[in-house]
Amino acid sequence: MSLTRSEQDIITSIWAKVSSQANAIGTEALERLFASHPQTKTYFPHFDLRPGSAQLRVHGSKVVAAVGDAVRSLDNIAGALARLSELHAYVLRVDPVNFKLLSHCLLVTVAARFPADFTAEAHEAWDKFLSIVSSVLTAKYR
Ligand code: HNI
Repeated sequence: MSLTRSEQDIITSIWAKVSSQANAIGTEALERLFASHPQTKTYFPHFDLRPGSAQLRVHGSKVVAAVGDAVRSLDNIAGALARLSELHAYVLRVDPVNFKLLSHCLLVTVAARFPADFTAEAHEAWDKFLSIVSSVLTAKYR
């Protein structure tokens, strides 16, 4: 699966806006993840997961920074995320189903913050992009 030229253009143009609120977006996506899918909290027993906690904000900014690395390497997302792919598979052992949940929460967060930009085409491009990111991060499991 790869992104078409127009999907790539949509991702990079919305990313320019997302990156200006990167930390807030990462934090909100995690808040939505833990609120709507509390089973995902089991991976973070060592974290204070209350909304807005310092650990949540730091982690949210790391997640969005990694998504930004993928945006800057749309032609080689697997290369950009290679280290994280190993980490999630071999060290963290996150069940792949959880990537769909986080991707959806990221998608909803972007949609809620940039409603005018979130056309059906933008929705499709972001959904496809996040599913590529997720498949890269879960590839090493197989
Ligand atoms: Ni994930 C650590 C990025 C999905 C559980 N994760 C990270 C780090 C980044 C990151 C970056 C920090 C690495 C480091 O410290 O070197 N994670 C991403 C991205 C996605 C993702 C881009 C998908 C879009 N991670 C998930 C999912 C779960 C998850 C779905 C589980 C529900 N991640 C973790 C855990 C850690 C982690 C647990 C370690 C946290 C810590 O600091 O102890």
